[in-house]
Amino acid sequence: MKITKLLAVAGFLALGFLPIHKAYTEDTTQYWMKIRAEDKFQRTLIANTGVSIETTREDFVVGIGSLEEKNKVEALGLLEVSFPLTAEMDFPSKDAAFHNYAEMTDKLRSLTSQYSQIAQMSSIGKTYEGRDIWVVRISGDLAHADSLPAAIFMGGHHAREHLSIELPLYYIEYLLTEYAKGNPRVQRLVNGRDIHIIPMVNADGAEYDISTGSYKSWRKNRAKNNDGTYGVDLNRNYGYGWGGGGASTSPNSDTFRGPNAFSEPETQAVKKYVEDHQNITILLSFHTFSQLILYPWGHVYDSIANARDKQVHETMAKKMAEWNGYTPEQSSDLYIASGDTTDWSYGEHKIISFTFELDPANSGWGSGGFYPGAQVIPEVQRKNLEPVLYLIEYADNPYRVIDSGSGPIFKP
Ligand code: 0X9
Ligand code: ZN
Repeated sequence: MKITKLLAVAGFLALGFLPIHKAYTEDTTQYWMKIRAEDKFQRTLIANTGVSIETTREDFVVGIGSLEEKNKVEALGLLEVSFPLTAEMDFPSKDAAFHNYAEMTDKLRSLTSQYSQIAQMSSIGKTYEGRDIWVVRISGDLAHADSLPAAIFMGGHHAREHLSIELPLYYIEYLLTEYAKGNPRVQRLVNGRDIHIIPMVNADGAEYDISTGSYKSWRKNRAKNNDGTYGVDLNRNYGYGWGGGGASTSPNSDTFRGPNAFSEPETQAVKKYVEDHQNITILLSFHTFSQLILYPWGHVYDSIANARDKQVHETMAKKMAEWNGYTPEQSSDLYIASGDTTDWSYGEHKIISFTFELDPANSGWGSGGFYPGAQVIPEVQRKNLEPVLYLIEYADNPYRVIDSGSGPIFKP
């Protein structure tokens, strides 16, 4: 979203007092600020500078203010992070088709109000910097959705993986608009299922990545670590096998696991949401890039001990690969990494769980794999549609893929 600069107000009166070559023009830039504030007294000091406090957390606030107000906060010694809310706080113009947080929020609002009979938007909790983490729940029977088989889809665990947000967002739109058009397959799926879609888990990181108008290659969330560095890798912070290999203990590392399992508000919110919806049988977390379909385990080289569970993951991954052309494999065939989403969702909850590493296949030339350009969005959405519909379809009993003819196992 482009934040329109306020019209500059000419300092006519000031002109009379200033030498002509220093004609005064007021700077109307607004600044986003993360400000240390440990109690109401510090918050009052901040409010007295004129900064508008948007979010209040235990030891900091997020506020918006002018340059003069920012200078006052700085003089108080409380300013932690700031960036100008200029037209540059967005995707580079060539990538304007990607959704930033405000655009995504607007889109979810308008879709869920237009299709309110089958879709509900709610917040599963707040990010470290206080942004709502949105979920859209879709079902033909929202009032009794808890008693229907459920699938959950997530995107945006990693800040720079913006394409992973565009897919879940598109599938929300696809399901709602196709339902309304009378698409019989979508109507059948939506009427018989409880579908949960969280497009942007790491909203703080995604916004930070685009905050200067050129990409920062940021991966983690924006928690302040105890050594003054920023960020925990949310895909190393889940609680199954947390603390094992392939996750760093160093706060400055891109794969910092956090001080303990589920230390982060974003992973806590996902954990609580999944635990509150015991009908979830299938989970898919979108990441980029490499064109892979991954399934547990990721924290050890061993495969899943339960032969049927292993076979279901392998069979589904292979089937989905026929549609998107990705390579199906066990997560640790890529590399060992502990504390990822799917080891937890399968290990703790026996949810059949997948990670998709979307396009491109490799980093190639130029800006590399995380920033493939907006032109790839429609094609990647299209090639992953069938896998998504397939996962929704089999949420009643994923074991049907190996025991054809077996009835639903689903019991809420
Ligand atoms: O390392 C990750 O978190 C994922 N790759 S990414 O490039 N999107 O960062 C892969 C996670 C796969 N899980 C394990 N290997 N455990
Ligand atoms: Zn990722």
